[in-house]
Formats: sequence, C-alpha cells, structure tokens
Amino acid sequence: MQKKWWHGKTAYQIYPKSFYDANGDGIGDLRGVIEKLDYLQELGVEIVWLSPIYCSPLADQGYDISDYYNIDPRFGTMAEMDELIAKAKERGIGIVMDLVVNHCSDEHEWFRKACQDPDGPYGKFFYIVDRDGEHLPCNWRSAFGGSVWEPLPGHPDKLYLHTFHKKQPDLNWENPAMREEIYKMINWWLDKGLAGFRIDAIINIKKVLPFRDFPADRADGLCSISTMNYHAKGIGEFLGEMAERCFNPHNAFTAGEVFYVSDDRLPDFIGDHGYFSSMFDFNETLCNASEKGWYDQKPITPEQYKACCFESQAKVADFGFMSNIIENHDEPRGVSRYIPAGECTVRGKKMLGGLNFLLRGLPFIYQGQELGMENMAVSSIDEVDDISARDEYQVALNAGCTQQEALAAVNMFSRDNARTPYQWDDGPNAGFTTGTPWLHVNPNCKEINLAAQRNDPDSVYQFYRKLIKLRKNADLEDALIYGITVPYRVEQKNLMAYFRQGEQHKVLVLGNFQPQAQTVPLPGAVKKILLNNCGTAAITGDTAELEGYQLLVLEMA
Ligand code: TEU
Ligand code: CA
Repeated sequence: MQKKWWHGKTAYQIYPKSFYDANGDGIGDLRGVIEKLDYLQELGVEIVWLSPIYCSPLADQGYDISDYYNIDPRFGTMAEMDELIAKAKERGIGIVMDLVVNHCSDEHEWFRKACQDPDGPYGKFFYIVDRDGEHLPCNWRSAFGGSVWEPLPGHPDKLYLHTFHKKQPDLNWENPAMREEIYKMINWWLDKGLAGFRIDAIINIKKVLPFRDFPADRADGLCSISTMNYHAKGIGEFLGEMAERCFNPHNAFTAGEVFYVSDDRLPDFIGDHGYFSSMFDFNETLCNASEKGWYDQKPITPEQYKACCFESQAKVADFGFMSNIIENHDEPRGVSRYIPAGECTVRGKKMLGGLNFLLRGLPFIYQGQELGMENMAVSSIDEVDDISARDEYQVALNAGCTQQEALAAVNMFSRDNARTPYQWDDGPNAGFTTGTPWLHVNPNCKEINLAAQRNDPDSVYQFYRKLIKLRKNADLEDALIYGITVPYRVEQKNLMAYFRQGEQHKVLVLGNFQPQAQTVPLPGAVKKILLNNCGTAAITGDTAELEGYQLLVLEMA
C-alpha cells in the first residue's frame, strides 16, 4: 500500500453549531473554532472535519445547502473561513469540509430556476417527472420518512425526487452539465487551501433508472432507500471522474460516507487508486439495524461490537485505510451505545476509546468523545430537534409502540445525543455560549467537562492525548500505522484483543469488555507496557489478570 501524508494523523470532527459560540447568539460559529485551535493542537489532532457551514435554511442542520460558495452568516464569514484555514495550517492542522452533493437545498438558485422552468437547463439538474395520476414513479422511502416524491412547487402536474428531506432535492448526476458545476465548486474550495473533504451520503448519487419499485419493507408500501443503493450499478463512473477532476490533482484527503458497498468493491473505493482516500467504518453502527425502524433495533453487545470491528478490519486488511469512529453527528454517543447500560465508567470510556482508536485505519474523534460525553435523554418528543428522530418516533407509534416505547427508541438513537453543546466547563451552558443555546445542554456537564479533565492525569481527555501520542510514535509506525489487525483469543467472551502486526514490531491490545476481571494467557514475553487505563498491570509470566474494563497495550518481545 502506498504511504500517504495523512496515514499517521488523527482526525477530529467538529459539528460547528454545537462546538463553541464566540458571539453569544447561542449558535456555534467559525470564530469559536478559531478561538479553540490551540486546544485542538494541544489534543494532538491534525485533520479537522467541519460539518457544513455553507449558506443553508438549516432544514437538515446545514446538509441542505443553498449556496456552495458562501458561509452562512449564522456561522460567520468567508474571511473567517480563510482565517481558519490559515491559522489551522500554522498549527499543522488541515481543514476538511463536508461535501454535500447528492442534493442541495430547495432554496438553492438551481432549484428555484428549475421551478421557474422545469423543462429548461436547470430542470435537468434534478429528477423532475410528470405526474401520472396518483401513481408514483417508484416506492422508495426518504431517509427521513415518506415517499421520495414531492409535488414540484408551482407545478401540480410534476414531481421531484428527494432521498432525504423534501427541502433537499436530489441533484441529477446523470447530467454532465450538473457534474461540471459540482467539480468547479470542489476545485474552488481546494484551491483555497482545504486539506480535503468528507463526502456526504455519496452512495445515493447513482439511482436505479428507470425508476422502479422494490419489495415493500413496511406497511406503508415503501422500501428503504438502502435497497435502491444495493441495486444501483455504475456509481464508479461519477466517483472516478470526481477523483480525477478534483481530488487527485490536489492530493486531497477524502473520507466517503459510504454505506452498502459489497466487499469486492472496497478496493475500488479506498484502494491505492480508489475513488476516496478512506471511508468510514459503519459496521458497528449498522449492527442490529432494522428496516422496521429504530424501535426494532436491539442494543449491540460487546461480543457483537468485537465481531463487527474485526469483520471490517479483515475486509480491508492491508489494501486501504478505514476511518474508525465510535460516534459522529448522526449517531448516539459511543460510550452510551457500546458500553452496556449501567457499566459506563471513566475506565470503560478509556477502554472503548483505545480499542477503537488503535485499530488499523484513520481514527476520527468526534467533538466531546475525548471527554467521554454521553447521551442526553429527553422526557418528551417536543424537546427533540432531530428531524430523523421525530420521524422514527412516528414510525414507532405507527407500528403500535406506546409513547414511552417510542421515546425510548428516540433516546437511544436520536442524532441530538451527539449535538448537545460541547461541554467546556461546569459554568452556565457548559461554557458553550453566553446566550441561549440552540439545543439543550446535557446537565451532566457539571461533572463531564474539559476544565475538570484538562489537568487531571487520569481523565478521559488525557487518555486520548496519550493514545494520539502513542500512535505518533515513529518507532512503532510499522505496527500502529501499517500493521494489520490480527484478532487474538476471539473465542474468549467479552475479551476484545488483537495484534497490530508490523514488520519489526508486534503490539498486543487487550480490552476486558466487562465489569468482572478475567485472565488472559499471553502469547509470549512482554517487552513494554505502552498504555494502561488502570493504575497497575497484573502480568505474571505468560498471563495477564485484567481488571473489569481494563485496557492494556503491550509491545511484545
Ligand atoms: O447522512 C446520510 C445518512 O443519513 C445515511 O445513513 C443514509 O441514510 C444512507 O446514505 C442511506 O441513504 C448524511 C449526513 O451525515 C446527515 O447528517 C444528513 O442528514 C444526510 O446525509 C443528508 O445530507
Ligand atoms: Ca454564534
């Protein structure tokens, strides 16, 4: 595998709206990110992905872009964006933005022009069809519920397609003229000095055409859009063209948000000459997912988590780099999801973080993960902002759940869980804003916040700094960066253990994924204890006695 400039780095995702509000209007902003650059440098991250800050009506919190060439005034100005790129670069940090090109906003001028003249050039930027009575072109379900088809504003005789919210009309990638506009925009941003892009929902740009139904998977007669994704063929034409026209000439880092790609196609996506540099490992987030909805999804167990991680590692082996996460802005907090209920402790948070972080691939820390931020339960659907959660609540009720059962599903999976304001300190609004925060602050900010952890050598924050520093240890690069993951004692229950096997070094990662202690036979002599989330390490000869939720990282002789 060819070595790339970003392989040894650690990445960090910022959800700007909830990161830091510098002007007191309750909304996180670019000035806030600029003011926290020293913090990010202290943490040790070197790639920072910003969720969208382009002009947007925020129907989907910025993933509905109305002007790709401007910063939404609620987040700041283009001058501040240029300042951020420059000041980040001074600190060795590359800025990656979110590329949302499966769809734009219905307030984008392209869509406005399409509504003015559906048969004109901009009508062809979208999927617009003539109505056929009550019959719909296909029975696909929007990711946010309901049919993907909506009447075209001003044209009751026409429909347009939206994979997501109706305010997010899908762009027609079959149209070369539309693609040219996208490539021009990407290159404009890369020429400004971006280090690259995270690429949003990109698997959706290739549709099954002509439109056709797939078997319904719910009583609504519709089918999940993921079914369409599975059947769509030929996306490589678009992704390869985009890489050749934009990413490759700039040597840009790109991380695809890619779902439902068969194993045999992975090299096309993230191999040495793949469409993207990397793609996120969603195997753990998709575990136990149900087409019926969140209400039907059972919690993931430690054994399932282990199996999902090892399955992904084996798929990619040594031909590419997955981007490894325990959470992001679409998912619940990892420590609340992957650590069994009632067992979520500081020690467990460090163990989970270390087990994921040291897998082969690029570690992506999501804002607040380094503090061990947790889910925040709500007591009424009226407190929920997330449009996806509000849809899933109704899906649960429609399926016969009680309001309590439906709310329990929302509390487990709502995207709001990861969007509560970053917890900087134990002061008002967790130090996020001097105004009224746009979304509720988790009351546990009194205990879980950066100020309380920054100078505590045993904090989750300091443990993440150690993880990042360890991964930067040049002596161990052959193992910790390029070494393949070799599972160890997979059959031992609630033990998640694996080698990172390099040409010169072998590192063994041991995680005791339960409260009870357990004994682990060691495969040989230990040269050095590289990391331990407990005060002591009971290693005698060829045996390690692991305490509950203990993580040991060992350099083997
Ligand atoms: O998420 C895409 C997303 O929600 C996937 O799980 C989707 O369901 C899958 O691609 C199948 O269609 C991205 C963003 O991360 C999210 O915040 C946005 O709401 C969404 O795209 C729309 O832009
Ligand atoms: Ca603000």
